[in-house]
Amino acid sequence: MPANLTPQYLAAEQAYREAKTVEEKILALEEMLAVIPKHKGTEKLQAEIKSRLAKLRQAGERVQAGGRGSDPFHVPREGAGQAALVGFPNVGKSSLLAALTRARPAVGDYPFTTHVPQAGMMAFEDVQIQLVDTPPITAEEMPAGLAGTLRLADVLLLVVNLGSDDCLEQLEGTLAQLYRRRILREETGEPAPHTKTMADCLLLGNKLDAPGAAERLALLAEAAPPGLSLLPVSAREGNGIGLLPGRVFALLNVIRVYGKAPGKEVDRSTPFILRRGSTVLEMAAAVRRDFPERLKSARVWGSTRFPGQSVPKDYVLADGDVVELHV
Ligand SMILES: Nc1nc2c(ncn2[C@@H]2O[C@H](COP(=O)(O)OP(=O)(O)OP(=O)(O)O)[C@@H](O)[C@H]2O)c(=O)[nH]1
Ligand SMILES: [Mg+2]
Repeated sequence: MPANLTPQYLAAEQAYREAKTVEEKILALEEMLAVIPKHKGTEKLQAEIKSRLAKLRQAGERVQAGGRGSDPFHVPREGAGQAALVGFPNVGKSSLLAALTRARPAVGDYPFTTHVPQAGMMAFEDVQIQLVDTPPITAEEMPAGLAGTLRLADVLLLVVNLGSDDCLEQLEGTLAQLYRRRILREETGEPAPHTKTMADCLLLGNKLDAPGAAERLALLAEAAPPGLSLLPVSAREGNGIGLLPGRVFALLNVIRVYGKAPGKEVDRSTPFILRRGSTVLEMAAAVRRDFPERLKSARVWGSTRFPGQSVPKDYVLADGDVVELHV
């Protein structure tokens, strides 16, 4: 048995054992490989992980080629990004999905109403963001498969119930589950691949309309870990609901860029969604695969000093920019 396996490695190995889908297994193995202590004693194990990874990657390609799998916990990403609601029973996760999208999930005045994830599309200005409602967790339990759903989401919306005296325990229990499964990294924790940080999360204090909610909100704001933003909302009365899509969009770390063919009007119908920090060259690749190599010059309206300014290929674009590519 190789010595010196760290807690990080063991946690990744546990994530691997719990992984349900090929995608989750690959993520877990990649992490095992990244954090495994690299010395003579672990060489055999490293080789074994690499070989398992290679097999799974092949299998993953076959699954993709063969159409969608039937795992209900695997929610294929759509739109500009995916945000998953996570929290204790009865906090109003499904009500939030219903308030923000056209989805009509079951809402119950009793815990454990939702059994499998359900998605809907939430509009923010001219983009759609996918919102995923999930079955509840408790301090002790997380449904099998949910860890994978949460790991693959871009943003986590941690929901607690401001109408309940347990709201601080709900936050604590939710965070503990996310930390334990290495879905979310503690502020003091070591950086690890595929682990979210507080900057990928938003804390939603729901049921702001309930009696005593304002007092609990103040306590919650104090108890929330540094770096975790808090947004009070009411799925029932609509308070804060209008602000939510913009807050989620900001967490997605993407920008919207509009294409413009030379001599034509800008196409505002569908923005290109690019990772924040993307360059003109990456925009070109999003338009057409062969554009980066054919690109001669580009002009940008928006973030440049002058409208329609010529920019180099490595010019970093900003949200809302209009780009004219000359190929
Ligand atoms: N007063 C008030 N009640 C709410 C609000 N949002 C949800 N509720 C109620 O809280 C109860 C639970 O709502 P759900 O949306 O089913 O909660 P959930 O988190 O999806 O519950 P599980 O699926 O069991 O995890 C229902 O009776 C809702 O009507 C709110 O903003 N204010
Ligand atoms: Mg529900």
